[in-house]
Amino acid sequence: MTENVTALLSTPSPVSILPKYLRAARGESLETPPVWLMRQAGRYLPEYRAVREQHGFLDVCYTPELACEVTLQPIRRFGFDAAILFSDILLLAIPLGAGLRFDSGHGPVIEKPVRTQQDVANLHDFEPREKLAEVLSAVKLIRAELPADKALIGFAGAPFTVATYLVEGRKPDPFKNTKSLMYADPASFAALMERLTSLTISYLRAQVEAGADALQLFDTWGGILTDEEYRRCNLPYLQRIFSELKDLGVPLTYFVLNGMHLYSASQVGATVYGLDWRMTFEQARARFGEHAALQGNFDPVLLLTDEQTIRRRARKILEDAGTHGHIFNLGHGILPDTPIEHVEALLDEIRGGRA
Ligand code: 1CP
Repeated sequence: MTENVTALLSTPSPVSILPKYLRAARGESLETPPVWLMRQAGRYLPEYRAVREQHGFLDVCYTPELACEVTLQPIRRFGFDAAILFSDILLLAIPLGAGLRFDSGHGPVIEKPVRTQQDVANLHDFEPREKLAEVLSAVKLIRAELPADKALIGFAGAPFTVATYLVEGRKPDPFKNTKSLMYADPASFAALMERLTSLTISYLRAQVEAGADALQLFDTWGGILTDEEYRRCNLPYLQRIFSELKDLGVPLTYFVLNGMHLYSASQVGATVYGLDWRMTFEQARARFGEHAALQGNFDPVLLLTDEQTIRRRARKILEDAGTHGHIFNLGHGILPDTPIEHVEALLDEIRGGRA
């Protein structure tokens, strides 16, 4: 036997060193599920607030060392199984030419909302590797700093959700301008979706090239559509994204908020589906099939209650989800007023006291 073959045989199989997150995303059965929380880097952490006292939100996103630092903060504190790149779904509004700022207390503001055919035509096409180079450098840095048993999740907003912010100009509810454009000028809306889709594909590919181990697409506002509208105005773009990213060989998660009525969401072609707290695991298995892994779905409001309630409800999710293909997460982002001890209690329950 040659030395090389001997070395190969004595190397542990790749499966055993794969981060737990990636194993669950592939549908493996695990004794306890991997866990991470949407918006796990954020205001509920004193160390995050300390960084934000010194730096604006966009400065953190555009400075790789700062983005890396805040991405790693929750991993250091809680040992989550996955880190999510610290960035935002709306950053691409800047190179698109629509402008973006974050007003404290008001969230994101798009400086030049996109509401007409001309507005859509005026958007700039750009290469994410150039115009979002700082974000990609952050990915590289984070992957280098992150322990090998933790996965790094890259992400983008789903084109429909990004479009709602671009069209409304701020927190989209009640979606007057978005729906008006979609109903009255479907060609311009489709042109906007088309451009966002192409950008999203190249941006997500670039994140994997820079070191992301998995990707998640956030469709926070996909649930405002009827199933029929979703099938016509959202699904084709999502299908294009997931099918064009398939060759990367990384888990692709689709998270839609408030999507109980979206029967056709099962056709997007993701490998992992993120559930909000409204959908049970039984309903999700029936909708997405036995092969898709499921992520979720602890109601973030439960983290504001008390330790006993948190533990009881976490156990219920562990029972309902079963042991294969489950990634424990919240049903939406963690709330800024969440007590740290409640996150610790949740993790202790999920890990069965095994740290
Ligand atoms: O310091 C601060 O107060 C800034 C708050 C903040 C943070 C921490 C914003 C502004 N964005 C982020 C980071 C962020 N955003 C991440 C990475 C960090 C992590 O998850 O740990 C991610 C994945 C997002 C994604 C995002 N941004 C979504 C989709 C997910 C969701 O929560 O529904 C959406 C809709 C946004 C827009 C946005 N950016 C920021 C805010 C406050 C919002 C929401 C505005 C609204 O309510 O409409």
